[in-house]
Amino acid sequence: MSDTCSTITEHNKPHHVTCVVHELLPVFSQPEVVRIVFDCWRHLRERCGMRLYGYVIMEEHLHFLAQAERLDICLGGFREQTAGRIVKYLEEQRLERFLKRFPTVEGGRKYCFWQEPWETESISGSAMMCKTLDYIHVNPIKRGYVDRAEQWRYSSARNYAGESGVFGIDRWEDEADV
Ligand code: NI
Repeated sequence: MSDTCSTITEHNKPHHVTCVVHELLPVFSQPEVVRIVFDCWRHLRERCGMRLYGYVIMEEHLHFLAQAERLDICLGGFREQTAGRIVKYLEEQRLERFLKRFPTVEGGRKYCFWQEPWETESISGSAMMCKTLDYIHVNPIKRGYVDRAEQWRYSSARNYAGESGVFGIDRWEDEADV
């Protein structure tokens, strides 16, 4: 188990997870790469019962709020699947400008895609959840890309604004047991 996974000690609590691409490489400027992230989240929601309360994807990092009985295992799977599939996509597309910047391990056979360790923070209570959702949704505003959070395509701000988001989430206020 990797370092990040061992930082999840409060099982079954929502966590704010921040994942940053190595050297801040803007790989999520490629829509196909964003689709890989959605695919991996979909898998975790359907197969592992992970709840996804919110997310934002910027060019070189992403934030999400998730909860699962074994979030450590979910995150381990997410880390491996995204890294493997994204690197494979970059190789297929011959996007050398990205690939040559990733350090390699195992004698050059494996790229280090994510910056380590991932930051994880457990969420206690509704006030902290709302504050964290606001914090992640405001990312594209802070960069000056949009005026309103729901204008950013890859953000759950749209779901919370009642618009159909690009990716389905578990809205926080739908949760009765927290
Ligand atoms: Ni951020």
